[in-house]
Amino acid sequence: MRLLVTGGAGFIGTNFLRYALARDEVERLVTVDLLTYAGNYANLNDLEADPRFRFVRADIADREAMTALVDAEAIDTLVNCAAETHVDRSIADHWPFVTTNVDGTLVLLEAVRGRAGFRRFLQVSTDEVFGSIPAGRATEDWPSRPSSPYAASKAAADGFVQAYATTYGLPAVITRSSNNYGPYQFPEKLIPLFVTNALDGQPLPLYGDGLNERDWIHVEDHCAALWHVLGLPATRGEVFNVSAGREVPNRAVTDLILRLLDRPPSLVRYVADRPGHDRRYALDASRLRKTGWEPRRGFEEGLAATVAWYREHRPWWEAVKSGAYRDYYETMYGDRLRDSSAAPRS
Ligand code: NAD
Ligand code: TDX
Repeated sequence: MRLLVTGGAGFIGTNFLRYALARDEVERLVTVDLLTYAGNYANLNDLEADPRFRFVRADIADREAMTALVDAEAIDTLVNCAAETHVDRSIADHWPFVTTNVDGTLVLLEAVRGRAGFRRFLQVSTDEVFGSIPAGRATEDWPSRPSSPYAASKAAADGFVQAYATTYGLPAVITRSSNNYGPYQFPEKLIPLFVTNALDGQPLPLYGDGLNERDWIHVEDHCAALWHVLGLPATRGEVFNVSAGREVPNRAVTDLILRLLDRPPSLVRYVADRPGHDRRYALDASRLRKTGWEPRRGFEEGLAATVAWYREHRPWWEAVKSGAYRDYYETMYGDRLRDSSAAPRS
């Protein structure tokens, strides 16, 4: 396999590169990453020793660069992890989400369309395209009803992947995973933000009433699912949900983190809600499970291991939380924390 993974310096990409490099089938592994605020080259330092591995700093929306790279490396498999991924940032400014998530995906599709010997384009998508799931679990056939600009950009990209499979016969497949957690996640997302804030005795800003639910999956289980999907015969833009089937309200996640770190509940601050905040995500992953994949990590055990990782990797997240991150944090949370309360908001 001559594999191109985009977004390898981000959270899931970094974990997936490690997963793939442990496989003998991988003859060549190239990762392209623009190193935006979310990309961290330090994650990849230890991979450079592997002669199969190559890092390229580039924009997936750069047509010439992507076409040249796919040609030069004779890529036959592409896993598209690169994206702008934070919902709150997409509410503040949606343009980078259109450029990277929509245009970038189209550029990658064009770069591999019609390539002799090209085997699989795997689009790493998200449960957020379904919007809030009031009850039950969304199967792959549920309609897309994205709530945030981020989710809308991912839904648009999924549509293009399916169009390329249908119109041009590009061998493509889409995974839609639920919320991931684990090592190397940027501390703007709920779990790493709350763990690192709690470690520093800083407030934990819970949105709204704190009862929104997310369907958590450990990133290793997601990586195993991506690898598994690459081996399936699916090539016509089929969708596979990826979930451990474990929804947890944000308040319960927060309580668990505080307990694991032995920090007081008084750190919790209820702040103004995210606009358009999806109440609940819950996926039905039985289509993928029937093909032989299943998640291995339980949430309590996986969260404890994740908390331990952040405790042991303070230099990693202290570096990430400096500089521009401080401005981001003040813009996103400054006023909200000054106007916060110890009790849930109705
Ligand atoms: P992340 O924000 O941690 O990493 C994204 C990476 O993409 C970064 O390294 C960044 O530098 C890179 N990048 C951004 N724009 C780029 C561009 N124009 N060109 C090249 N590289 C660029 O994101 P993540 O959590 O690792 O998510 C990876 C993928 O998985 C995304 O497509 C996301 O939509 C999807 N996903 C994430 C989750 C989750 O819970 N984190 C759940 C489901 C799906
Ligand atoms: O400070 C916070 N306070 C809070 O209450 C943050 C950052 C989040 N939250 C809530 C909002 C959500 O209900 O926690 C929940 C999780 O929020 P995020 O970590 O921002 O993730 P979410 O919006 O659910 O989206 C994530 O899962 C799907 C990823 O960011 C997406 O990239 C992925 O596609």
